[in-house]
Amino acid sequence: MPCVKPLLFVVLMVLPPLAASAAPATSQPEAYQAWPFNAKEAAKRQDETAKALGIPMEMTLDLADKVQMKFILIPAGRFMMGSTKQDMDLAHQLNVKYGNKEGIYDSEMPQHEVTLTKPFYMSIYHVTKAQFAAFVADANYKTGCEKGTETYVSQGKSKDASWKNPGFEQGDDHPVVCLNWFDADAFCKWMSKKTGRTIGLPMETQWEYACRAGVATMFLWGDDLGAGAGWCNIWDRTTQTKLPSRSGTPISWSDNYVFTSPVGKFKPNNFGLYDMIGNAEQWCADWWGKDYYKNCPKVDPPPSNDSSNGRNRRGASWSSKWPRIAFRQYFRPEVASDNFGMRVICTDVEPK
Ligand SMILES: [Ca+2]
Repeated sequence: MPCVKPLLFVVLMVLPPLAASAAPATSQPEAYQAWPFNAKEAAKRQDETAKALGIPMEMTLDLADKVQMKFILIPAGRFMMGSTKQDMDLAHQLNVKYGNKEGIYDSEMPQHEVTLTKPFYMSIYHVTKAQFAAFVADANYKTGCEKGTETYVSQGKSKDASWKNPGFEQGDDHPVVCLNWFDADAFCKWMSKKTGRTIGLPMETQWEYACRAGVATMFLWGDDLGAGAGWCNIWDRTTQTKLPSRSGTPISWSDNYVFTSPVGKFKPNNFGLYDMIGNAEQWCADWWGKDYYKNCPKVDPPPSNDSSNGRNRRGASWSSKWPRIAFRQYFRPEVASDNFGMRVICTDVEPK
């Protein structure tokens, strides 16, 4: 006669929590399970989580005189991360058609279940040039580009590029670019000290969960690449006309920006985050692991310890032709580019 009770106990121990319910203020809400979900449900979960913890859904942190950063609360939840075989087949077809390099897409598979049990705040926009300037002025910081660290510049036009002048015009409200991973990390450490909050780069799981915001399709707007007008600043017809590339672009619409755009000019996702796809790629905290998706645990997966390739970068940029949510890339942490930027998260959701 098999022993059932221990087995049942084990199952209960490994199952993620069920749906969140009304909880008294300051208690940790359980991770939401239903997936996918729409904008109304996303807002409901944000509101419920804020009320359960007795914290605001949006918060603003001061960085310097008249320089602030806005955050929005991302509730705990379950989602499907990565790409299906069907998505990958379509991505390969588009890739071959437009002559781009191949090789790392398979790392997006298998699509797998991830549950993040802790809510966090994410900056609504990229870190802007004005916000980075506040850091540089206060900490007397010099970026890798300014110190002569290896720099990769997308268009190869400005070997002396830095965040101050990436080789194209930028306003203070554009995403700061030409940052290597160490620069992005240094900004987070400075901001943590400045604000007394725990500021960091998002883990790749946090990034994709926040980016999808309930969306299970290839793109934020669905599965039709041609329906993305108004959603993101990428290598569109505008960029292709100004900087013609032999391989062309699969993007059929114009977003009216050749390079970076001011943050917040395109449609937000269901959580109210802007430019999660496009404008500037975003450094993540963790290493890119080729086989990471095959092996990572389902609940609060730890970062990959495979440092042989580079740090994760997510979210496409003005020079990307692929606005797929699941697209993963990496670069060595010392490399910067005029399309690498950042956004941050705050993981201590309750003020000290
Ligand atoms: Ca563009």
